[in-house]
Amino acid sequence: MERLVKSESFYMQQSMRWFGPQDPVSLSFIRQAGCSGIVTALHHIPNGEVWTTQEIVKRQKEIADFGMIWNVVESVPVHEAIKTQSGNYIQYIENYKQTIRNLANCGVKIITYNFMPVLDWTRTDLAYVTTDGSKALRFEKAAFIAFDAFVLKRKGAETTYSETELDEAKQRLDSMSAAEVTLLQKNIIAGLPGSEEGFTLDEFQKALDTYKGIDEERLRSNLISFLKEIIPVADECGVKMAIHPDDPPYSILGLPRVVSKESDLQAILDAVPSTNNGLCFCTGSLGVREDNDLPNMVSKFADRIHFVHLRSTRRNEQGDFYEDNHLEGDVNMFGVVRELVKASQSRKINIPMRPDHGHQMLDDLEKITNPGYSAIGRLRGLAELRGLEFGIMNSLKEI
Ligand code: DNO
Repeated sequence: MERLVKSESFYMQQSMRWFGPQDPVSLSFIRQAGCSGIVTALHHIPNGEVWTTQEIVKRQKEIADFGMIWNVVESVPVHEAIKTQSGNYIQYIENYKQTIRNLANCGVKIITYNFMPVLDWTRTDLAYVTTDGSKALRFEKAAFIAFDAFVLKRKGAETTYSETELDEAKQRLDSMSAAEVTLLQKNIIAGLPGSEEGFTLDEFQKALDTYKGIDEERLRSNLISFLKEIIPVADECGVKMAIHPDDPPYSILGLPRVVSKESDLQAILDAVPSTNNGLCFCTGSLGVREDNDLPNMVSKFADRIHFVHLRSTRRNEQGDFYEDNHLEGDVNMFGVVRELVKASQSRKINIPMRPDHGHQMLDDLEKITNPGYSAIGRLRGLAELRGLEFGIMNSLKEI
């Protein structure tokens, strides 16, 4: 019986996110963690502008110097004007197409993006102390509503929530010190790593106002018309587009969200049937919903999954969740990885994966780290996931 041990023999291509030269985690460290792929973006280029070949090649070279490749772009951000179909959105779509062509010419052929209005991923607490003393990211519903209804005082917030929810949120707010309220606001609107945008309270309300009159149906149709423009370009250049799900996977702040559940993903894939119109399967985001059966979704969408984020969340009855260890929490990681191995086997490809987020732990507790993206927590996540895949691969061979 041949034993699979070499890292090239894994089905999933082990990768980590790197935020560029400013990232406190170096490329050398990522290499030492066992990765061959780097997931990155040209964060210094403002949203909406074309990524030039020169800048792309420069980044590729930085990565190649450490013996790895830039396998996935995360993300080429979709300008807000495209999501709302306003202002210069036609020009921004043209720019997006050019960025796809430029990346393809350089050989970078998987692109992640999202279509979440205004905010990318959202948490209320970036240093939630877990029972073992490591720190995790958390979304606490009452704190979020407290921000929305009583700090931001969003018009219409009263109708978004029930009276009980508002009462609980008010109590939660009253329990916080002024510094805690400021921190909560910062956590929600100042921009988490990779979000590309941060806001003051005023700017934030203005950004929300641009979605007036845009409901789910309209947002979905704006997404589909964007896809109808860009996927033919992706087809020409052999680029796989991978949409990231909403995080958390439901409407927040009265904004529509259309990439949260199985039927949303199905609608997106059906609307533009090319395989290049695909998914970034993020188990942490999708796993917050109990009605998302993740292993089943992997098997159903197997041909259209171009990139994978592996992470587990644990929810409670109040609707809060925190990021648990990668093999714990509510996500059936064994089932997900088993389906991914089967999908890679049948497609005869290596699907890039990254351990998504990780706890701030050990020496990293003393360091300034990007929330969710410290070195040691992700190293632990990757090591566990690699072991899980290794076990599944060998047992599938033997059975
Ligand atoms: C958070 C990330 C997201 C993701 C974007 C993709 O950690 O998973 O910021 O990169 O939503 O466009």
